[in-house]
Amino acid sequence: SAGQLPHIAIIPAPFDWGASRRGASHGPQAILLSGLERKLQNLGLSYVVESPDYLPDVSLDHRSEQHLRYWGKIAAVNEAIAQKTAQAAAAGQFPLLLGGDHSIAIGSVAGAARGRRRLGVLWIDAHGDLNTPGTTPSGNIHGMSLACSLGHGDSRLTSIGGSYPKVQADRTVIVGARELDEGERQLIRSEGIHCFTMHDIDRRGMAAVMDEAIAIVSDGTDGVHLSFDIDSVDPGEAPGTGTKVRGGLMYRETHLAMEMLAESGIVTSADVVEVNPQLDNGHRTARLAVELIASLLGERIL
Ligand code: B3U
Ligand code: MN
Ligand code: MN
Repeated sequence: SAGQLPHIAIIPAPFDWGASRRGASHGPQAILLSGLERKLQNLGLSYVVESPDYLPDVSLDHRSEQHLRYWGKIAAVNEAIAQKTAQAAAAGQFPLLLGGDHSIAIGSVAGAARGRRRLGVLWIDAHGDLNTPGTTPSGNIHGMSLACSLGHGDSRLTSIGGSYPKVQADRTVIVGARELDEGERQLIRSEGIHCFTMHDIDRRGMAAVMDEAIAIVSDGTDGVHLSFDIDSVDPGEAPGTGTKVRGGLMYRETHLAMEMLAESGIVTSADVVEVNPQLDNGHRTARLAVELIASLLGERIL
């Protein structure tokens, strides 16, 4: 009705200094050019595409350390992302962030957590993103974002969007993991983070895994943030991403996960990250991202 805000706020986060290779900064444009708006229109959803102008210019910020690469740019950009996400959520909108590398989830989770102090987080990823400056093999901050949201790591990152842990381990679920570093395994064990690996999906099936994941992230929470790393999908389906790992989610498994989330109605914000059109086969990966977003937002086969 007139005067009502669009339901979905599409927030581009064209940023890639958290990854080892450039290119994910073009992800938002590739996803938009692959027909996201038409999909949302066909679903009858109202939306707004925010301008990327909310992001500060960090081209002259060269603050960086070996185990915390480009932390200056990442801190500045993620403060803005947290602010933008929190604003949309406070206005009653569903913040949908388009990455960008996975470091942008430091901001999106912080923003989502501002109004939801018992936020559940579902992290669908080939990786754990649970490194800290003390455990990282690369120094790349996109491998630290979930640790950061849980309050682990350097205070220059954990303080983004407020100096408190944005989420708790018992409300955090990883799905699709198949490449974890030793420090990440230790953190999963010591903190009791729920982690469904590809092995679990192979054994139990995606439906059973998602049933349990949904139960965990919705138990006693006041909202759920989905952080979807496109590298969770098998590289055969999603070649356009920077750190491909064999043996990933199949096409239908991934859609099923999104469809189950749509049915559950629990997701209150989301990000889709690590789409790198420079590594893509045409727009295959960006188009997949659009399809998955549609499933998440309620597109049905019948
Ligand atoms: N765990 C490794 C590799 C990695 C994490 N996330 C991505 N790659 N995309 C690291 O560098 O932390
Ligand atoms: Mn990731
Ligand atoms: Mn990943």
